[in-house]
Amino acid sequence: MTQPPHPSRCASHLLPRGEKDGIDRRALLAAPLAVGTLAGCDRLAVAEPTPPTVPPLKSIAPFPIGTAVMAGHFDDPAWVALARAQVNQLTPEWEMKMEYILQSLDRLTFDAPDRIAAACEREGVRLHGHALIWYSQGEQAFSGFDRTHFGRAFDRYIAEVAGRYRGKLVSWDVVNEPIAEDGNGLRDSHWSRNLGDDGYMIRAFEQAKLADPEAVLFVNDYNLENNPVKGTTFLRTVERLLKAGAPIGGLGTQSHLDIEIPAGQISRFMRDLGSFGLPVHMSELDASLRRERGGDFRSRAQRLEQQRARVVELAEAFMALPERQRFAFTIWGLRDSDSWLRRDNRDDGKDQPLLFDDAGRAKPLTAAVAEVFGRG
Ligand code: 9MR
Repeated sequence: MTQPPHPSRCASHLLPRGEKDGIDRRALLAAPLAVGTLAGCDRLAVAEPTPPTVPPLKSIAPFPIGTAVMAGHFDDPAWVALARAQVNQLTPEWEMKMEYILQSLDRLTFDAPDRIAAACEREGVRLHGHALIWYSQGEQAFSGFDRTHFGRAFDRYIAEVAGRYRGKLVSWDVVNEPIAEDGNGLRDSHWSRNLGDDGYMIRAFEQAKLADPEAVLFVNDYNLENNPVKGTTFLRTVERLLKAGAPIGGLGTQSHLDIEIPAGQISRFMRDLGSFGLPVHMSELDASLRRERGGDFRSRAQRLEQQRARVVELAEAFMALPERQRFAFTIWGLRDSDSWLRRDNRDDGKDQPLLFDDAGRAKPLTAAVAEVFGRG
């Protein structure tokens, strides 16, 4: 998605600069689950009725449950307690991207991603790497090269980053968001202009495979179920890349859901996605209650019902995949207040796109998803 804003004032303590190393285990054990340190920031949050009792998602789901993490989250005892209870896989929300790591081609910064990797190891949770090559990043650092040098620098970046985390993570988003916004064809980017439309992707997968042969290598994109044209282009692209020999090991569908899409659209796309026989990562689920454009006269109850219906359809479609293809089900944040959608100036502080409320409590939506996972 195009450059969303960075964490707002409320979330700024989560940024990695100057944070202390490691998790303070005693502080964590003493921390009450329901006390959200961010709750006080969210003056406009709407109080929900008594939260339902829902078993921890990771305890009932027959596949890993993931969430997005920033290094600073490890300093937030409420976040850590909730993550410990609910998830067994983490995806760095932005600190494993070029945006953080690539200060310049001669200077890579690894403190925050190293901290996340160390925490995953300590806590015994899986780490999913995100993301090596993304159209929206790295343009400046990679400018001014001829094609040969561009290619060498590209290979070196992947070798250094994927090589550093070899054996520490289970998977990488190697190519993120290659499909054009409207779904017609591929995105134009500094990568495609220098290394070819399919060429940069094939090369990225080959280099990642060399650097970390064990990691499952994903191509990952969004709006695939929201926009069937984009979904189809993604599937055709995967087909073409596999035919060309790219070592793609898994398919990621971000699922930043549009809750107004017709029933059945998500299941149809997930069936097609599953037809490759590759592992599928439902990689960044959130479901905004807001409509991007135009007037919106839906009541809050209508929006919550649309959200429940589409998220349940997604969970059911994921459950319908063969067991060996269910790589992980990742929610793009734990508490509503953790969501990137709440850092947006347009937000009125009332959006509830995630599975836990601002205080880390389960919602009726959580119960609905847990019920689907509990079916077996
Ligand atoms: O949620 C992420 C936000 O904190 C970052 O500022 C932003 C840019 O790095 O990326 C957001 O995550 C995006 C993800 O990496 C790729 N798919 C869309 C996500 C939401 O924009």
